[in-house]
Amino acid sequence: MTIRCKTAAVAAAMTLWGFAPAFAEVKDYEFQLVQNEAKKGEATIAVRLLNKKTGKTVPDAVISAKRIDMAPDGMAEMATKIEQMSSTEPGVYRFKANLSMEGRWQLSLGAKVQGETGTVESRLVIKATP
Ligand SMILES: [Cu+2]
Repeated sequence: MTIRCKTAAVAAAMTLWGFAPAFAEVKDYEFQLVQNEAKKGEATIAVRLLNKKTGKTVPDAVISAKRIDMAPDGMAEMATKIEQMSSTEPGVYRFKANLSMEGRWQLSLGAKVQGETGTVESRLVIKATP
């Protein structure tokens, strides 16, 4: 808690002096697919948000951006609707998407982690199977 307060104080001081705080904390977080494959069609995609420093999952992040498309198979314009679903496990975020075609889909996520500056951004590739 003290470290976090100190960090906030430093950030506030730097902002005051017109410097953009350049902490690398968001780099310590990453999304990982719970499963790398899903059946073609209506799919539930689960990802866990991990703090790489502590090895622990991170609950209560706010997903600020999400997109799924077939960029890995040369079809970046082939995007499909993605909806966030309620979490059933702390630190695991679930999404519903219609993977209408077999092949590789790229899930792009942006998230805000409580107490951290910046946005965690990840791109994950999930394979839609027959
Ligand atoms: Cu496609």
